[in-house]
Amino acid sequence: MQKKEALLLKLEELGVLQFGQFTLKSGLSSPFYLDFRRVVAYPQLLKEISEQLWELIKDLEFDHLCGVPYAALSLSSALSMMHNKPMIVKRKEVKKHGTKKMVEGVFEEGQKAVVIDDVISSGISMIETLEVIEAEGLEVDYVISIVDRMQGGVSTLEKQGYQALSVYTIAEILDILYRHDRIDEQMYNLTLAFVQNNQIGYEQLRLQRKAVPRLNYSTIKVNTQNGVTKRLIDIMEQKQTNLCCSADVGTKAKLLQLAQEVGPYIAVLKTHMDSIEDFDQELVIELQALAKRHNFLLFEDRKFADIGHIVQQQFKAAPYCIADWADLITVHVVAGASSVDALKQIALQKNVGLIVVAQMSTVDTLTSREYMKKALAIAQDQQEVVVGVVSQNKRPRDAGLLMFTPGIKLGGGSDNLGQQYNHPTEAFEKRGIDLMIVGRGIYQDEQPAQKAAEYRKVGWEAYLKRL
Ligand code: S5P
Repeated sequence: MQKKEALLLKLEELGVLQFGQFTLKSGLSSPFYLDFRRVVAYPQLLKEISEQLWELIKDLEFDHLCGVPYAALSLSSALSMMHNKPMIVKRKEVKKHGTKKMVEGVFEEGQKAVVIDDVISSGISMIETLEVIEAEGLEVDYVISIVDRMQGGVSTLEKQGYQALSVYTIAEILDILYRHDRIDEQMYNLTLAFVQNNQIGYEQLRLQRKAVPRLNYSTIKVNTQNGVTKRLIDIMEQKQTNLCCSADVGTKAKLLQLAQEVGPYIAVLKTHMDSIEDFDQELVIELQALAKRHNFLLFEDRKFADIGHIVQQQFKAAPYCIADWADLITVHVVAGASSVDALKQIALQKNVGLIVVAQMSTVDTLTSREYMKKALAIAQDQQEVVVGVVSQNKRPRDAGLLMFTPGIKLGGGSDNLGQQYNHPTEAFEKRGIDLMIVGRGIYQDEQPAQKAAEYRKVGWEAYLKRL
């Protein structure tokens, strides 16, 4: 018999794997229960489990082991001693005395950690640990567990860019136990059906997450040297709005009408001027007058993405002459930091703030976690000219940058071209965004002014609540 199989049978004998009727933490009634906390009573078993876990990671390069508290602390300790790998410990709560550190151990920024949990079901405990240790500058590519309950956690983690490896899936466990007559066919089917019918999706998980305390606007203002950021935050605080209206209409007349209507409720008006069919400089002059009257910034969402020489030309060239009137522009960093460098030379002269697109809102975006991290690093390095980033889940670690988030709609949902929407309250409270970008949610409404007022209220209240 394979070691892995023999180990599983032992786990069943010692009551670590239990079948029957159990009430889970979520209140759900489950036909099986995995109690790996019992393992600390059997040192030999702990050793055998740790050996199986080591098989998953023995060829990987990493500096630290980290167990998700509390159940996996014994696992990380055992692995650490057996294989002479340093361990770090994530605290469950911040210490009241001494250092306020959330991660104990000896480590440096940029080092790699493998995170271990006993069981992965929704992925939430794993994600909470990952957030804390990544905030300390550690990097994680791999997460491992003894059992994948096959309820969505692994796919959630993979969506976030981690590789999740497990010793057993619940399906494998059922197969082994059934072959060895430890469970009957009815239990086999019941358990599989339970797993299939109780999937916890990524979106649902996000809603369950605890609110994370985030920066307030005044703190960001204190931490930035960027004049455009300070101006923007002044507007947001004066008008009590964190709304950026994405005015994606097709003509001058429609754009001016919309700007006039939503002006009192927004901090920023975002445009795609190359989709205005009758664009001319008169439009710019009229928009500037409206921006002055209603006190908002003009944001041309040009998403520059070419080599430095070309983006400089695109930034200045007629008929749009973006550098002459925009307060904010977006830039992709797919060509590297050189795009930001090139735009910076003109932007600083013209007083334009750059926003780095770090992560996109589309269902099939290619902005992986690796890409996003690099984009955030570029934004952080160039704060003299960069105001913030466009992203969905992650803000830069530096307190001087703003997080702009599109894909926001009161009703949620998606369009049929890949855009995905989230509710503003969830975005401000759970993900800690600073400005919401709303397009169709406002301009496709019959009464855009009223809608903008509603978004303003919901967004501002959610911001206050998270503080
Ligand atoms: O990832 C992104 C980045 C941006 S800037 N996803 C986006 O949707 N945007 C922009 O936000 C997009 O170009 C559009 O102008 C706006 C979203 O519009 P809506 O109508 O879907 O709200």
